[in-house]
Amino acid sequence: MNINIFKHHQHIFILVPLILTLIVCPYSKAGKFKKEYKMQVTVGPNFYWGRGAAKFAELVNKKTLGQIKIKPYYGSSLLQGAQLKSAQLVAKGVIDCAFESTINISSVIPECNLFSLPFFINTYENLDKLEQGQTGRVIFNAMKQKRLMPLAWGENGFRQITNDKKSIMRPKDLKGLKIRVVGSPIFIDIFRELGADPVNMNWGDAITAFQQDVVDGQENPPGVLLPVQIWQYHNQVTFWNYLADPLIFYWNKKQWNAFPKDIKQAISQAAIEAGRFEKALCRAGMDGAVSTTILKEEFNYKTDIADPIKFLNKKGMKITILSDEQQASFKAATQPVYKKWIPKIGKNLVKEAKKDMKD
Ligand code: X2X
Repeated sequence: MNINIFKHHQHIFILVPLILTLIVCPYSKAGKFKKEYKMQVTVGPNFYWGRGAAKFAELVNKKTLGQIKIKPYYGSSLLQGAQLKSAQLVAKGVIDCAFESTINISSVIPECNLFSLPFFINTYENLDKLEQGQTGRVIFNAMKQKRLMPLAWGENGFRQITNDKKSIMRPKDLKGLKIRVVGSPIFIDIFRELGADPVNMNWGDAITAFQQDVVDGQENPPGVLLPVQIWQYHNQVTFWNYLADPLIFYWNKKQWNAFPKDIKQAISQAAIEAGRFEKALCRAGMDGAVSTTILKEEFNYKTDIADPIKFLNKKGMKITILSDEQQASFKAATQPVYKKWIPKIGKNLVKEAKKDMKD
């Protein structure tokens, strides 16, 4: 009898630790890692941004010898479209990682609104100086404080405005135009100051709104205008470079800290490489021969659209390119936005940014 009881307990000694291990470590049979790491991406796989996400997943798989498998979830499908929740859910660990716009990160990291100060940055040269300078370091540190591990910069591009009513050349041309903007509050402020009628909408709803002509216009970079074939809905585009929209590859920090050093290195390298590729896709044909050459020489890749502006024109869009003076009049009209938003972004950060752009 006694022996039988002992035998019965022996199973428990084996089973309990086994069950505990399975509960505590949600890893695959292979060992330390999850079977799949979920990545949030706002747009679809055919956007340059989406292709950057796919490139990152591919490079991570290669560089970690198949140990880390990332699956991009396009169209904010993990968030039912609520793109502004990306950073919050990665910080919580509900989503493992993201390749996201600084606009969508700004709901958790107000410093990211720096890039949305209207007519503040204007050139690729300035943008690169900010990302590589003290400004970039301050923003990455702010992310680390909020349980997000930033890995590398990517790009959506300078945002340009399209509509189906008129050529936008002066602030007064925007008067009364119903413009779809992303749900981040600084965008409402900018377009109200310019006299437009901004409506915020998640990206997933925006496309339907263009199709149904619910809005007169919208603003997005060429990397978005081309895949959505914006010429089907709008016949006017103004290139005004009013604000920059960088992307960041980032990971849940707690999960990141638990990765072994070689895995961290491999993933970081993959993010830097994928970011360089994706940025070049977005800039190709917009920065002389620089990005086209990077794509060809470093990635053996030939762009399908050599000159995005010419391409949009060929599709029937009227192109307006603002002169420096015209840009200045828009900048003057949006000064109240600076007054309201600089304190939220941080006075010191804005100062650092100006310094980075001068150096
Ligand atoms: O919602 C947008 O306009 C988009 C796709 O550009 C962003 O995610 C910021």
